[in-house]
Amino acid sequence: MTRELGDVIPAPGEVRPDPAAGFTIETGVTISAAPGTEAVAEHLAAALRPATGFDLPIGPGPDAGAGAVPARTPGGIHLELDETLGDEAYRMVVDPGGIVLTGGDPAGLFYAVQTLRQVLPAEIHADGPRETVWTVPGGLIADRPRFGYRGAMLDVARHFFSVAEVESYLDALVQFKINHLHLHLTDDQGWRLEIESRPELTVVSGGAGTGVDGAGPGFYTQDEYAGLVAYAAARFVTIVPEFDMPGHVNAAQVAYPELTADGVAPGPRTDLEVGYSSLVAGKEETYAFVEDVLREVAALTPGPYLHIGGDEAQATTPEDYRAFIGRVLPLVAKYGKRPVGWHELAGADLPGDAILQYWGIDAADDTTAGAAARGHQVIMSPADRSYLDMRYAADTRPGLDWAGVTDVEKAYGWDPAGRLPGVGEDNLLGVEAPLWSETLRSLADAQTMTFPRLPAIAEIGWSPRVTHDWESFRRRLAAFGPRWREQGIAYHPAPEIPWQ
Ligand code: IFG
Repeated sequence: MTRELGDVIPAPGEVRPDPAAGFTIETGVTISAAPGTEAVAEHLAAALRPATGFDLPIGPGPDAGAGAVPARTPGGIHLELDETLGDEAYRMVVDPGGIVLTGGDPAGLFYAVQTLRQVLPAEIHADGPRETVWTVPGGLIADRPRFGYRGAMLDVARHFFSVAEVESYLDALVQFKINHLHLHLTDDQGWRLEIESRPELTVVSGGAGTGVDGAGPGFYTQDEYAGLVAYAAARFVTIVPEFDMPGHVNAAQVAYPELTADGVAPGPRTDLEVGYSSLVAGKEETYAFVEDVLREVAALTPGPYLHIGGDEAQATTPEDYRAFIGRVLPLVAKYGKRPVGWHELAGADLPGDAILQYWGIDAADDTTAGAAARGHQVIMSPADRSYLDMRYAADTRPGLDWAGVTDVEKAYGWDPAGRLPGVGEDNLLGVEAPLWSETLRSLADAQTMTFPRLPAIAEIGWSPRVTHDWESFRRRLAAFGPRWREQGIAYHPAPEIPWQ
């Protein structure tokens, strides 16, 4: 299988192959890093050194500067910045003289590195030296994202995933230029982030016996969470923390009974039911609690967003829902963050910067369209396309199937700008692929549900619509089987893909 310059996911905007002009990375090759590219140069070296066994020393390099033609590093890999390319954009030029990666910003340069990794032989992902010829196909790629928000979500409440597991999951996501990770930190079955002013949350609802079937215990200390945020940021991923409310709060109520109407703690829940719990809109204890949580989480979150959930509030009357959300949204602003909520949030009065995350399966949603018409931005996560916990097929496990089953072609075959009448390109912040964990029991389960469908959502979020083509995608995807095997990433061998 010859590797071609365009065999990249997400599909690049512009690919000009020059097969006769390839470059082979050999021992003695150096990396030259223009000012501001040093951190990404380290990522590049870390990605190439194990499998090649080459030293790949990093030295200073000339800056592109305005209009200056970068001095080509003979036989080397040169990294530079050129802000005129734009946010997250990049250019990769490969010829016998070497490789030049240019980023519109460090994130764009990081994405150039991900693209370079994908056009090297699959063995580049090995964790030890391989006797492979590291030839990069010649030519030029110029690329930039369609949407600025390209997210994945991991539900760590139903089943907890350790810091190491989340970091491993992140390493796999960024190869597809994902730049947001939404963590669903709280739900009926568990509370997963330590809140110092509310220690019982994790003492009572983060420990042994929590999670679905009691099989998903654990929580992040604030130091661990800060470490995760930093790990993500170093890979240009913004963490979006979610505290789901007013529903999905049984775990909080077990820990703090004053959060219930009668002050009596409910029993802990480890089943799959939703929609039975609610914070009490008429009690001041409710808002003291919410403020404690939001204050501490905002201080731990350099990213701009706090997700307050708002879904499935069947146990909250519409009036109480509006009253509750009306009290909570000003708290998000008080702590300097921008609110995100599931699309039901549109049932309440919203500040202009509130973002709706659409998760429905309907042909239309007037409430979401109405909010979009009022200027609210939307993150598209239709459950029948982007929910990675949906089974691949009727006979595959794990996963749920309330939104139907989702094979790779279904995950790929949609356009976020055409999904809901009244919610067009300009209303969209981007897309996100949520992975709910009720039926997951390991990182391998999470990987299997994520790969190969996440690359479909990543391509929808990144690539120009004109490149969207199922036959091209399934052929390019086939090359990732060997890449995931080299990395020890479990994936579903979907029958509709001609796997290599
Ligand atoms: N809907 C619930 C999730 C989870 C999911 C599983 C949302 C916004 C079904 N809410 O999706 O808590 O149970 O597919």
